[in-house]
Amino acid sequence: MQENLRDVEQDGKNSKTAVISFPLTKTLARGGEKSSRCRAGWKEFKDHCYFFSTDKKRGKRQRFVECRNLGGYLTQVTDSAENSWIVSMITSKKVIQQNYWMGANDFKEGDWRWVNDLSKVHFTSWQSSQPDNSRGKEDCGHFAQGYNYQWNDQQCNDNFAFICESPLGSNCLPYSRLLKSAVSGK
Ligand SMILES: [Ca+2]
Ligand SMILES: [Ca+2]
Repeated sequence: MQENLRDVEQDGKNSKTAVISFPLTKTLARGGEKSSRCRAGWKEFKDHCYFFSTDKKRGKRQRFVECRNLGGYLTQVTDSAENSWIVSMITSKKVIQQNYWMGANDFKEGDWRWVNDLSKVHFTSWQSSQPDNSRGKEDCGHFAQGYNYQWNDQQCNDNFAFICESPLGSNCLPYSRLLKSAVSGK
């Protein structure tokens, strides 16, 4: 602070307020840049933002719509790095330790797809006995608390929290017509 004041005196006409406040503004802007890459309440990993819900939406349509309303889609886990990061967020208690829905569904039995763009599910982290389509009724994938957050297929209407995802700096893909008909047709 004393150095700044000396600078002001040397610079003559510069106002004290402007010179003294400049370093503060700069610090705030720099700090803000990092956290503003994702919106408040969203976590950043690589070039995506993730929202771990605290509430539990009953019914798959509700969580699809909720993610879309938040500007994202139900999380699409494309590789082991992304999967490990999500699991570490839960196990390190940065978010609530509980079951979380992801965007994997087999509307057509055994044909696992991501609801965001209906692309095939390639990387998987199923628990060794899953997916088992228990009682012929399990068509939605989730991070299973009982399996150390390996994946399990479960009845889609179960009351779990969910994870939304959104790419940094762009909007999510539009809600697909195919998905709409898949959801409403049931
Ligand atoms: Ca199934
Ligand atoms: Ca299952």
